Amino acid sequence: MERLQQIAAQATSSAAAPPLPAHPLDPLSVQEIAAVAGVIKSKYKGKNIVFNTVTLKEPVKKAYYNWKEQNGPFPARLAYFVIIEEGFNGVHEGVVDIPALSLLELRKSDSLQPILTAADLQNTEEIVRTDPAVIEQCILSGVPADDMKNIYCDAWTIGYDERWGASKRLQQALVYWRSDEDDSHYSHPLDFCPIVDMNEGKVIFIDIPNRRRKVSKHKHSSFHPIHIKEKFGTKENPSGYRNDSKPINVTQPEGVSFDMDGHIMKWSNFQFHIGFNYREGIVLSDITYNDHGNVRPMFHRISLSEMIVPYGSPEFPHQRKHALDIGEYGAGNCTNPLSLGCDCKGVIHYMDAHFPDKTGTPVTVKNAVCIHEEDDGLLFKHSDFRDDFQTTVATRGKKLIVSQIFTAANYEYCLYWIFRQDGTIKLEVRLTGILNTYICAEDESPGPWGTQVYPQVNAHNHQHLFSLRIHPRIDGDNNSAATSDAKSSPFPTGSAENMYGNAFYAERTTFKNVKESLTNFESATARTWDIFNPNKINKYSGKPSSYKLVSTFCSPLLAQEGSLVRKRAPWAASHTQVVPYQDENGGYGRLYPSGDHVCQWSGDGLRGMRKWIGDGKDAVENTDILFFHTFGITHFPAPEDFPVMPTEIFDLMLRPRHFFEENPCLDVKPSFARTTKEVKANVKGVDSCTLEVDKTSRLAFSKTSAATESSSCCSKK
Ligand code: ABN
Ligand code: CU
Repeated sequence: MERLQQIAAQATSSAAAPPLPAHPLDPLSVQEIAAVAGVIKSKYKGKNIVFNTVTLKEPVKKAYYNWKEQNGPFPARLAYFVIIEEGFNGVHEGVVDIPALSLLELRKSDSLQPILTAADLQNTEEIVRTDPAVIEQCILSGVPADDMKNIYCDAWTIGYDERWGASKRLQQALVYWRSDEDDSHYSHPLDFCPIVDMNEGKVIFIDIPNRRRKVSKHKHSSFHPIHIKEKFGTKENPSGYRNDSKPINVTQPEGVSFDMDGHIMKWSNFQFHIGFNYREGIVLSDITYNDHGNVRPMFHRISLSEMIVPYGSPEFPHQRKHALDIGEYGAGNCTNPLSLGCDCKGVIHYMDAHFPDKTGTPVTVKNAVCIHEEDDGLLFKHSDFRDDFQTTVATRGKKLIVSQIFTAANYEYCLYWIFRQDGTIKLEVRLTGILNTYICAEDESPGPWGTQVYPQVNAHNHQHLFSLRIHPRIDGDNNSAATSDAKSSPFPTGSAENMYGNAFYAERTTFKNVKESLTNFESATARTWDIFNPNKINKYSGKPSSYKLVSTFCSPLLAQEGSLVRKRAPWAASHTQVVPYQDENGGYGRLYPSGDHVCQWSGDGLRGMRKWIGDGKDAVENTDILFFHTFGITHFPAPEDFPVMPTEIFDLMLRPRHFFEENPCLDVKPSFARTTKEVKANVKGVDSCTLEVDKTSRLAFSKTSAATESSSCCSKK
């Protein structure tokens, strides 16, 4: 990155400084965003600037724990910002010291383009609609000349196009037509693609395919109640909706079992901080577990640091479709306000998110993060066959879910960070929304690169790959990582070591350096990965205190070596990368594996993961490490995915292994437990053996409640 200007501290605002937050990792408050905007505006007085990003610049790990664990000072409260100055095709970025209301750093770079904001995307549609060359193309495509109000576009960053490189701030407009304002336009894609210069506010080029395709004359397919009524409504059932659906309600008569102090969550022995930013969305930090009075660190920070949705059609200009949604648009910037009883069910605690608008004025996304509990099924159970399973214990669990949903133009990504009472942390992704579509002529086949999901609607093959960034702190700062492979004994059947041929074991291969850490999922060995503290040995197993990453949704990146996709997502070429943690000078050190500024990066040169991997020789054993994990799915569309996709679910988990000395949730009260002696003494009914039975449960075709059911858990058969 070119650094044209580095300026020393300089007080620039006379306004009162906003109060310090309760916790150093708390996102910027509305007052802080306004104060930072004030400092920036006074620096740029007389110039036309557009605010792009104002966010917390998190304290480095050492400063944080010095405050938290060593009674040290509250870390510097800093904001990182990006602005665009009229007439300059690049970014201004810098750092503001909030309590001092002073500018600490400022750099101006003409070879970088900033993340896109909602305002950037919204402007494009009007620019495209009113452009004479676009109108001409719409008419050629068969759209009525007086219907330009029904031209819509999904504005995407251009990704990278060598015709312009990063010299202009560019978007590609994926153009559609709605036959009515309430249609889903994805049934009616148009065949050309305007390129918009955002700084100039105009269309500078239109990519027109050699083969022209007229807009489809088929009626749109859609999903709102009016469309369902049209599709399925009958005289007997006008709405068209299934009428066999009885409500399932969640009751938590005594409220929730978690406690929140600001952004600090306390739940079932876990404690952690819930942060949120424009880019990664939810950030979970300083995750600890109270192990019977011993508060043990597990992870310093976990987040989704990048993702890529590369499309698989080789036909120009579709190769350009490869959205790096987190770095180019932001899982925070695109986050939805969530609604009670719809997105989130039960007893909910919400957190809002605050961002600057283009003038620097704070805007709030209400209910950006949903926090709630759900029943988690059985946590553990055992029954003794000797007395027909009457000696028994059955313990139900709860799970805590911290979630958000963000919309990446056509798709919705629903992210659920799930905590289980056995110490497991899961990430579940539910993918829904609408396929990205392209027109297919009446007599055309999409070939192997896509699927016709509706008449004249081609949905191209694509992948959804994520980079999970894990900064572990398992029982301390020095950690290691390894693959764990299920292997047959190396000794043949009949040998002294494996006489009967049945032996197998878990082979742990510790990464000594970055190069060794570039590994892939292996289904043949049921590969998992261990992140562990080699200095803390479990007294029973003799193995190091670990968290095991269990992740099987591990599609390989299908774009080939030399492709733009592979160059711009160096992290997607392997399923794991372990690099040393480093607080790089003044920057945003090792947070973003496709680089800090992703838009219009050619993929050349040393940025992000490519830079961190370097020559692969950095040591990553028994030190402060970052573990990056690439996971996700390959999506070959099918008609079932249209006009809106039923949620496709994939997940991964981090499980404690050799971390605890026994089952960590033995102290969760069972629903029901009875010893052999109690069975013999014929203890029954709602008494000593019935500890936490759900009294609202009942038989489906009977009116009686659980406590009096003949088949309740206490009764003797
Ligand atoms: N998937 C590309 C994208 C994401 C967010 C907003 C616009 C486009
Ligand atoms: Cu998909």
